[in-house]
Amino acid sequence: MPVDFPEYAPVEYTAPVVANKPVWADDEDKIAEFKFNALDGDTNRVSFDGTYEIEKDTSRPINLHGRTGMRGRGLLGKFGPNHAADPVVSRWQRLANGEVARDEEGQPVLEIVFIKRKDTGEWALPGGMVEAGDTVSVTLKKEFGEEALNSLEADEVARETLKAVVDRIFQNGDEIYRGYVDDPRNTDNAWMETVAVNFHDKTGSAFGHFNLTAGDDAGSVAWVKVTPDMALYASHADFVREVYSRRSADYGSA
Ligand code: RP5
Ligand code: MG
Ligand code: MG
Repeated sequence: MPVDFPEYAPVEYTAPVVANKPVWADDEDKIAEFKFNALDGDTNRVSFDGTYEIEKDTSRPINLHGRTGMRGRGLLGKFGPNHAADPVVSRWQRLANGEVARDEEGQPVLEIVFIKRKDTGEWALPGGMVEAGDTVSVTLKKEFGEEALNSLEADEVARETLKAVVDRIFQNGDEIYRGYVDDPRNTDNAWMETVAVNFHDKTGSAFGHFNLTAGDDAGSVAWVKVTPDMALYASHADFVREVYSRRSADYGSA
């Protein structure tokens, strides 16, 4: 139960792009009919973090992780959880002769595909929202294709090649995290949750050859050796730390 806080006066904000009822957003006029804490048609309104409460007077869900200073949905389409998926595609950095590169301490260097988000300018995993009817596995591939391979702008032939690349990379996933994300868009009534999955190239040839090209949400894309001083989007530093730890890679110190 939230602690009483009588002075709490959050601002009410739902961005016009959300309030104008695009297909990906809830229509608040129908909120009383939504099946919260359940699968509601094509929309998964179940939280990974447990059962959330509903405000009696507004029928809006209450963020399980406390107050954000904002009521309404802000920039988010759904009331309650907005589900996303984050691919963490990793490999060992290699020298021209194919050997694994090592840092000053002799530790192997792990690299992860990161994008620079156009909205905040921060480094982020190339993740995105699970669209109605899609699964997490489909979203992982779709978002990686769109943001790290620019599949949206590829012609039909190139798109087939990219599909083969993505199918090859996304074979053996290791789930890193599922739950709430500390996303800057979260409000008291709408928040981000994600499933982060690591796909790792152990051998240097498992992924085959492909070129990174930024697309959609991504201003740029690169293989990045992440260090603790880098400003990463939302909770992405937590996911990265977990991957470095599971792969016994050196994350460095801040
Ligand atoms: C974050 O927002 C998630 O971890 C995921 O990376 C991202 C999804 O939103 P968009 O990239 O579609 O804006 O909370
Ligand atoms: Mg996207
Ligand atoms: Mg995205």
